[in-house]
Amino acid sequence: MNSKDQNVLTCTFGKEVHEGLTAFPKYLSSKFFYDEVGDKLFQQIMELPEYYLTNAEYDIFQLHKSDILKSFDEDKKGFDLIELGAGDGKKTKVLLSELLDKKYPVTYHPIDISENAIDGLVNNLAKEFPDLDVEGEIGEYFEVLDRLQHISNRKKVIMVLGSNIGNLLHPRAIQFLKKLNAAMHPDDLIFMGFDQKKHPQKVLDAYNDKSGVTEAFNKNVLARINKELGGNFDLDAFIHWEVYDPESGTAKSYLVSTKKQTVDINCLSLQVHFEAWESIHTEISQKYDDDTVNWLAKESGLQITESFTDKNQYYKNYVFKK
Ligand code: AVI
Repeated sequence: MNSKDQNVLTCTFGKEVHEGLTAFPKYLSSKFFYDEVGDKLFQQIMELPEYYLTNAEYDIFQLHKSDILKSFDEDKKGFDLIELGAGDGKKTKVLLSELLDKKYPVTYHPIDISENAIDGLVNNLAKEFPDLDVEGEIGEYFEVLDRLQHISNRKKVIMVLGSNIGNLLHPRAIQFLKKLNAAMHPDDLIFMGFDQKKHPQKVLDAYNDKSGVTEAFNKNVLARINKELGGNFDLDAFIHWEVYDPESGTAKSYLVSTKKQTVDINCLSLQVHFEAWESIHTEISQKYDDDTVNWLAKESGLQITESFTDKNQYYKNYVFKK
């Protein structure tokens, strides 16, 4: 990243931090959890015994790989598999290996904003699957989708895993799905993971692990404000708090101030006052059922054609068409 891009990012961060911490009630966006430290913490979260989402989606791939691929391209005419936010590709590799075994003509395009993530994944795939056609793409999702529309006229399957959509409120989720819809040609498909409603304790435990990794992940936004915006948050003066509403299916994360305190954020020339037990809302992780996903699809001009679940029915991957 060049220094101009870095400045723009710091400005956006500063502007949104200012907005969120001067609002009532206070909030900060969960997109700010992710820097080098936050990325590592999220990797650790995915390995936690309590964070069932990763294993559930992995199980779905293991159990249904053959049917998933049939739902993408029954006649093996060939397609571009485009993954938004590719990460380390652990789950996708199950599918890629099946694609090669069954000789599907595919180009895999992992997309990520991080050059490091893409370079790492592409090198790793070249070693593990030398016969796989891989074209890593660095950039914002929609900018890359737009670019891909012009370089390929094959069918596209757009894959978004990890229930990442759950970090968006419904109106923003619809906006996101509508944008994907707009980038699709009539035959193209979306394959997307949605974490499902389940025993509320199971959800709470996933976002409140015993080892405190999720707490550190949540507090990383304060650590970033200290580092990047000259803040003096005392991380020990806040607790990580998780709630889950089984009616709406929304898990919400907060940071709660354990005392009355004032925090200075030098770069924003801002003093933020906290009453004892005042909260900052930092993240939502939405849990779904079929009705809700159907409603989201309808609102976005999409239709569900198939879905796949794990043995515990914790999680579902849906196939959408236009
Ligand atoms: C990336 N996202 C889907 C994760 C989730 O489950 O909401 C982020 C996360 N937050 C706390 N733990 C994991």
